[in-house]
Amino acid sequence: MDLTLWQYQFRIIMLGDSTVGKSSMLKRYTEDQFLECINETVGVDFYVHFLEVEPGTMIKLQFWDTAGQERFRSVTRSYYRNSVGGLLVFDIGNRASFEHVRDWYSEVCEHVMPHAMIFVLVGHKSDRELDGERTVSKEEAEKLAAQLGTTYVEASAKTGQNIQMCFEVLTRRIYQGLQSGEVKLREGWDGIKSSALQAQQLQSLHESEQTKEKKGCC
Ligand SMILES: Nc1nc2c(ncn2[C@@H]2O[C@H](COP(=O)(O)OP(=O)(O)OP(=O)(O)O)[C@@H](O)[C@H]2O)c(=O)[nH]1
Ligand SMILES: [Mg+2]
Repeated sequence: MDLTLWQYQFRIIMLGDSTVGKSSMLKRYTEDQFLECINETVGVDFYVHFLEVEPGTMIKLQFWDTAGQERFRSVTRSYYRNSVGGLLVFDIGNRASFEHVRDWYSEVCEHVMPHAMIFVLVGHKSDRELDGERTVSKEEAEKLAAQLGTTYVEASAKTGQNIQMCFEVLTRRIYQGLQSGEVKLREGWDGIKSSALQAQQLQSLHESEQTKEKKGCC
């Protein structure tokens, strides 16, 4: 593990119904690519990206791209606890996916209790508005975001509009939480890792190994 590359690692989970475009958002963000035909996610996929939140502070973002399909829910659930942030995604042209956002939110909150996850709500496939396919208005999505205490962003992996913004808003929000003490590093929890702490732990492990060796020698 190269601890010199980043100061913090955040684990972020993608949440939302199947076909809302979670994998496409990550493909656009990490590879700047869009595929009209993309395979549905089976279980969970994994992506990495680096973001400099302020000069000299690099964050390693580890993304868990979960399958939206119900049959994978028992697998995807096991990833909630070790995530610090989540993107709640719906498709602005798919009303049911919007109505299910609350279910996703409640399910995750129940699993991570007594701790809290930081969310951003994403109205995805914003390009569909041009084709007259919008079925969820910006106002009602903003209202839901306010009720859930999150920020609302509309984005499109197809055009690339606001994709970076979704991930950056969430990352900055987590970083601020870390600085204010709202989010804390916890032992045995992988939602956030600090490279300084990891280096310290490696150092003390190394020292205790050396002490053991010396004792063995005597
Ligand atoms: N119009 C439009 N279509 C999109 C956009 N993003 C993704 N799609 C299409 O939506 C379909 C589903 O995208 P995925 O990224 O696989 O959706 P998903 O949420 O990962 O689905 P699961 O893996 O089953 O949970 C694909 O056909 C994509 O090409 C977008 O921004 N605009
Ligand atoms: Mg997917």
